[in-house]
Amino acid sequence: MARTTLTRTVLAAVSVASLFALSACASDAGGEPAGGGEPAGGADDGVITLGFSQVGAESGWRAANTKSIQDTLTEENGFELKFSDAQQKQENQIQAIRSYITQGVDVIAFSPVVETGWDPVLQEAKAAGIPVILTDRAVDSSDETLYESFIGSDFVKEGEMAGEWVAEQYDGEGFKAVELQGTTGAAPAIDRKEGFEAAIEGTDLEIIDSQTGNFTRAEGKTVMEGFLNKHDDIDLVFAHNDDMGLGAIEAIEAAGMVPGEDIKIVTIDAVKDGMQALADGKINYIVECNPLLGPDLAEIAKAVIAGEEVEKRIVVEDLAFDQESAKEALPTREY
Ligand code: GYE
Repeated sequence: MARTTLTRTVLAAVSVASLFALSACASDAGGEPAGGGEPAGGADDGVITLGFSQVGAESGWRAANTKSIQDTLTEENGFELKFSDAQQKQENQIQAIRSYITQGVDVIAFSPVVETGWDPVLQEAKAAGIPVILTDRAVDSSDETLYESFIGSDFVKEGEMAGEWVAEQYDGEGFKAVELQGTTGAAPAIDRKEGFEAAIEGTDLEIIDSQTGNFTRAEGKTVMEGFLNKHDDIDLVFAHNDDMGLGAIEAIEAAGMVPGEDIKIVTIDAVKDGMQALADGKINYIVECNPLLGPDLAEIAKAVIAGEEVEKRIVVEDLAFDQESAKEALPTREY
């Protein structure tokens, strides 16, 4: 049975309002920003200088995320934003973070391109007394004192939601699936794969091939072309983001097939282009990943600078859309 209603999945959302009720009490207890080291400038002038190291400009999701951060961390809102684009390279991010430490910014925030390898540079920030806030993607570190808070979606849950829908729709049909993975080593690639696999366990759906398309439309298309050359029995594509799914659509059409019909497509993100393709029937289902993290980042940065205690993990709420609910949602979609 096709699911036509909007699936509202609240991922243990912690609203910023409740968080601030919490932090207001905590502030009297005198929470310390960035444990260890000398406290940084702490925005003596009332302006918070925040250095942000962005992953890159690989996708529609990333563009919306960058816009949200730049639109929120403004002068009027009490911030001086220093922004750098790492072009999907960890070494560029480490360099940017080091430069923010040297400049003595009040707060560093970043979205780590991959999960591992951050401890040394985070220890340098801690030693300099500069608090760090993670947005969007997690780091794999055993030392939780290296950052104040992590704001972002639950990627395992997103993969599960995609897999659950596929299981509901197609179990029993012996479908052969291919997977377009996100950037190797990135939290959303690792977690979405894990969630999807767990959700389809016990069904007769089989993943016959899986490769990274690095979260980009161009690589999604190239990898899908390779899959189509290699296999003549693909029934479904699970793409870790809309952009790779959109690249797969181009490859499927070029091979003379109809995306959404001959080959079903399920993706994650729900950005404008993806939602349009879903409404047009070229994609079958999209799990949302909300990129509008700027407001939460601003609130948390202000709280950290004020010495208030903040939630270590803020889980962002995500929805999911089928073709009908995408048509309803598109006109008022923010990104
Ligand atoms: O899904 C993808 C982007 O980290 C959640 O990165 C983010 C992912 C998003 O490139 O489109």
